[in-house]
Order: sequence, then structure tokens, then C-alpha cells
Amino acid sequence: MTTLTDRFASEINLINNYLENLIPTEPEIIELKEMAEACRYSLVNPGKRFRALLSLLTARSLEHELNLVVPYAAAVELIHTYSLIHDDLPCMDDDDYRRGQPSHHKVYGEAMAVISGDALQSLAFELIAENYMQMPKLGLKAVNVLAKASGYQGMVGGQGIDLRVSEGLETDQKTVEVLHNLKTGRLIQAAIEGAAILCEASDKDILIFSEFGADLGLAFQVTDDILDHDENNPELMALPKYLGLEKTKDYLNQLTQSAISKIEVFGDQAKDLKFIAEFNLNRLE
Ligand code: GRG
Repeated sequence: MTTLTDRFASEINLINNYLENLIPTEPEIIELKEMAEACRYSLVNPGKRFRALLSLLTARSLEHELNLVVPYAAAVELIHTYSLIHDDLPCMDDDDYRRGQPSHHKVYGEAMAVISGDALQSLAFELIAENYMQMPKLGLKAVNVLAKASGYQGMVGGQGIDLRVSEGLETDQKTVEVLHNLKTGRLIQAAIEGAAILCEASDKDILIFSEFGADLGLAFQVTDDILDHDENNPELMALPKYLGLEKTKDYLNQLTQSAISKIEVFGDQAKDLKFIAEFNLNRLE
């Protein structure tokens, strides 16, 4: 199967180069050297850059210069990275490894992991403010989308539900879908919607991209649910426990078709986004 890194090598390079140069290894204030190193540790490493790639491919679908959305795409990756650092902490998922290397707190300690995550989150919004000052109305609209998607009405809200479920809150299929939409889906949706906004898409087109993003965001998590499924010990917060594996696969197919049908109006222009939706489905093979 063609990987995202094969097919979109130049787009992923664009993002990686930008992230690589974002936080200096030798900051002007020399006392910040360790802080900068800690922030770089989780940011500059081989994540898939799935969300950032979606921002770039949205710009391409709108026949826009990809560079315009790179700072926004980077901001989304910053938010994603901060969430992973915090999620790995002992008070959350307590994971020792992330992206093939020791998780942040294993290297820098828990307190440093908390503040590195905080710093990356602030930097995300700083990036947008700094780079879209010349187009303040669209910049503010994009900030609004990203802030909402990552805060209590989005990713953090989803994490809140997740915490309560792991403490015994009763759950069902609907709760799991809400959780997936918030915790995983919203940020993926925002990567797409915010890029469409910055590319001056019409309100109608922004809505189309946003709805495509909502379907794809949920589909991304449903694929993870299927890949992680263990028949003998089904996850409480994953759909196969409630739908069974086959029906979860059917549901993933439906979501993928629904996503693709939404961007069909853009024809060939949106072929890369269509590829991504299909790629997510093919991750199962
Ligand atoms: C702690 C504020 C806070 C939020 C945590 C996103 C999240 C919420 C937790 C991460 C754990 C998790 C499994 C979330 C579901 C989203 C997901 C599938 C994340 C992994 O994304 P990938 O596969 O990772 O794109 P890479 O490493 O490729 O970027």
C-alpha cells in the first residue's frame, strides 16, 4: 500500500521543515535552552503529520498556494503534539513510549511535560496571530475554529469524558461516538475547515469541507478502534464493543463514502483528499 509519506513526501517535508525551524536550539535567552529542547523533543519527530497534511491538501483542493496554510497546519500539529504529551502523563494514559521514543515525561519529568505541552499550545495561537495579521478577519475565523475544536467543546472535552468513563461512568455506543467526535474528530475537522477559511472559500464551500472533515475525523478514530480491537478483551471506549467488529467495519465504509460524496463537487481538484479518505479505510488491510 502506498504510504502517506510516499505519496505526499514534498507536502510532509514542507511541514517538517517549518516545524524543525520553529523553536531554535540556541534561544536568544540562553536560560531557555532546556525549555526549548524539551519543546522540540516531541515536536520534531516522525509523527505522520496527518492533520497538517489535510490543511495543505484542502488548500490544493481550492487551487490555493500551499504555503499560505503552512503556519496554520503547523499550529494544528502543535495542538496535537501538546495533547499527546499530556495524554502520556501518569495521571492520564501513563504511556512510556510515543512515536517510537520515550514519552516526554520519561525524559524531562512530569512537571516539564505539563509546561512543554502548555508552551506548544500557546505557540500554536501565536503562530496564527503572527502569520495572518495581514488578513485579520480570516485569521480570527481560523483561530476561532481551532480554539473551539481543541478546547472544552472539542478535544479536551472528549478527554474529559474519556477520564470519567475510565473511572466507571456508564457508557454506550452513543457516548463512544460523542467521545470520538470530540477527542479525535474535531481537531481533524478544524485542520480542514480552518485551511478552507484561510483560502477564502465561500461559506458554502467551507461548510462542505467542514462536513467532510467531520466524517473523516470520526472515520480516522473508527479505523484505530478496529485496528486495536481484541475480541477477548474489547475496549470500553471503542465501537466494536457495542457494534461488533463486522458492523463497525460497515460503519467505517459508510463514513468513508459519506466523506467522499461531500467533496465530489470539487471533482479532480479534491482527488488528494479523496485519496486520504480511502487511505484511512485501507489502513485496515
Ligand atoms: C490530554 C488535553 C489532552 C487531550 C488528549 C488527542 C488526545 C486527547 C489524546 C491522545 C490519545 C489518543 C489515542 C487520541 C486519539 C487521537 C489519535 C488517534 C491520536 C494519534 O494520532 P496520530 O495517529 O499520531 O495521527 P501521530 O503520532 O502520527 O501524530
